[in-house]
Formats: sequence, C-alpha cells, structure tokens
Amino acid sequence: MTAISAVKAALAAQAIETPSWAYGNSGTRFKVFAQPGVPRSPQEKLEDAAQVHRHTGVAPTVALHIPWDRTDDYAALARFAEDHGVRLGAINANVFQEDDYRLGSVCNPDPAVRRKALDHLLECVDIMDATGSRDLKLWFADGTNYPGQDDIRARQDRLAEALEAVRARLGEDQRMLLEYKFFEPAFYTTDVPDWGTAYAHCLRLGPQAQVVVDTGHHAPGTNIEFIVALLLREGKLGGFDFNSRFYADDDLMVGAADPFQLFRIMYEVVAGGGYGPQVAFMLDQCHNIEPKIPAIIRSVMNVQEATAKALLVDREALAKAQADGDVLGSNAVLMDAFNTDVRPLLAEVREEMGLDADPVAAYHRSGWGERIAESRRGGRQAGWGA
Ligand code: LRH
Ligand code: MN
Ligand code: MN
Repeated sequence: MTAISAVKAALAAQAIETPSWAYGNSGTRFKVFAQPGVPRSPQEKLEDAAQVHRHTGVAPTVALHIPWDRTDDYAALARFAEDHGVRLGAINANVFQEDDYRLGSVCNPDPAVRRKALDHLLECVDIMDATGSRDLKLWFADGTNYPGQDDIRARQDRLAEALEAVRARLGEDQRMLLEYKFFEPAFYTTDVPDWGTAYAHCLRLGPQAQVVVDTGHHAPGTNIEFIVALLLREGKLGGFDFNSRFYADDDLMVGAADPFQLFRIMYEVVAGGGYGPQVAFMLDQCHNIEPKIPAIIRSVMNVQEATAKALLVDREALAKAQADGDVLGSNAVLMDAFNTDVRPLLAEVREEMGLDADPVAAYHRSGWGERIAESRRGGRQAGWGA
C-alpha cells in the first residue's frame, strides 16, 4: 500500500493549467451567454486565474490562445502573471478562424495561405520566447468535406513540412504538442484525426514533438486510457486537454460526464510514470451557462479527486492479482480505489498547504465574483464564436 504521506505530497505538488479562454464569455457552438464581470483583457483573465490558484493551490499556470489573448508586450504580460502569483503556460496557436482558412491552414492547397498559417505558428514561438512558455499547442481544423475535394496524401505532406519548420524554430527547452480531433469542422477527412496520425508526425519530428490528448476529441466508446498508456510507453505523451463530452467536443467540466473514465486515465498516467512536469495537465473548457471561476475551481478539484484515487490504487496487490490471473481480484483492487471517498484526504492536503478545505466556498466568501461584476463593465466574448 502506498504510504499516505507520499500520496499527499504528490497531490500537493500537482500542477493543473487553466485556459485563458475559459474565463471569458465563450461557449462552443450555439449562443454564447454573456455573464457579469467577465474579463475584458488578457490581464483580467490572469487575475481570475490567480483566484483559482489562490483557492486550490494547484493551478499555477495559465494557457494563452493567440490571437484571443493578443497583447503588445508578452514579457510584460508574463510579469503581470507573476505579480499575481501565476505563470504563463502553453501557447495555443489559432489558424482556424480567418476567411483565408476556408480550405485549411497548413494543409491548404494555396501556398500563400500555408505561408500565412506557418508565420502565425512561428510568431507563437516568438511569443513563447517572451513569456518563457515551454509548450506550443497545435490544433488544426484542417480537413475536407467531400470525397475528391483535395489529395489526402498531399495534405499530409504539407502538414509535415509546416510541422518541421516549426520544430526547427523551437528552442532547446521548448516543445510542440500536436492535438488530434476525429471530426469537425471537417466531416469527410480530418488531417490530424487521431492519435496514430499525431504520433506518426511526432515520431518523425523527434523528441521535441509530443502528442496531446484532448479528452473530448474521441468517438464515443473509445478507450482513452489505452491511448494514454501507449503514448506514455513510447515517450510521446506531451499532455492533456481535459474536459468532458457527452456527445462530441462539448468542452464541459472535466469529470462531469464520466469521473470513472478520468480515474482510469489518471491511473494509467500514474502507473506509466507520467505523473510529473513532462506531461502537461491542461483544462480546455468553456463555461457558457454556469459561473466560470467556480466551474474552473470545480474542474481542478475533479482532476484532483481522480488523481487521488489513482494514487491510492494498491499497486502491489494489483500486480499480485494480475500475476495470479485473478480477474475479479485485480478489478476489485482498482474499484476499491475508485470507490474511496477522497474528499477528506484532499481537505487535509489543502489545510496542510494553508488553504481552505473547501475552495469553492472560500471563493464565494472572498467576494471576488461580486467585485468583478461591479468593476468590470463591458466584458467581451473571448474565444469561440468571437
Ligand atoms: C479544438 C480545441 C483546441 C483549441 C481549443 C480552443 O476543439 O480543443 O484545443 O485550441 O479547442
Ligand atoms: Mn483542445
Ligand atoms: Mn476541443
């Protein structure tokens, strides 16, 4: 049995990155409902992210999305973050919201559009240099809607060429994380539809290229923990975009749809040696009808709970049951951990970190929500649908 002190230390050291776009008015596809007090600038998003870290103690970094977080001086933005007790995390590129990208970005048949997209990706690496960010996160909306629309293999060649140009621009300590998504917005072919395609590109690109698993980007029934185990085994799991999906790419609170799946994923991370800074634990969510900051705090807590359960798995007992071919016994070991109520343990961890045992209640008591509703007028849409 893992010593409880080691479990607590591992939980206290966890780092979950929150996305800047979750703080703004954003929602994936339909109406975006405006909320009072939403940030009007990247700085205000960082102020909100700082509240999440202040109450949870495990959300020290914030991912940016360019151009949603465009600003004149990224080094100054990084200093602003630090002054507020957080740091800037992954830089998310965006080559999917301009008219030029109707037929794709880096896979577009038009070399001028490909150049424009590549220039944006390279600009994102410049931004990383200024912010001190380690990771560039790449998601491409590229694909085709109709059979025959474009040449599938030529598009892969164009993709490989752009990725190689980005890789060549990375600094020694920087990485590129390639995200896949099985459909949408393209419906016939998607240029990076699955982990296999992302893996094949990352393998060619070398050690600085890693796959990122967005938990919302799979067909129903996909065994995501298998993908996680395999990528970790190959040294190619760069990180997660955590969220929940009931149907497609819903971007709902992680752990809301299927906490058991989240536990199974975290167990593979822990068992595969991926619980550390080499795997980035990022949220990629939007909060359209629910208050945003408490929703992000809740999401962080959901990841913590799944992690605590994964850390509590009695690995020795499990290995023994597996070696004995004890099907029910090994399953019972995992289920015992999953069925443990870890909330008291996490409350203790928080108190030992000098935090309130209940981050959501502490946030509500702080009055931050009321203060920003009063002081920030005219918050703008900050992401999808912008
Ligand atoms: C695409 C995606 C990708 C984007 C983010 C806003 O669906 O998951 O990570 O950058 O949403
Ligand atoms: Mn994502
Ligand atoms: Mn997504």
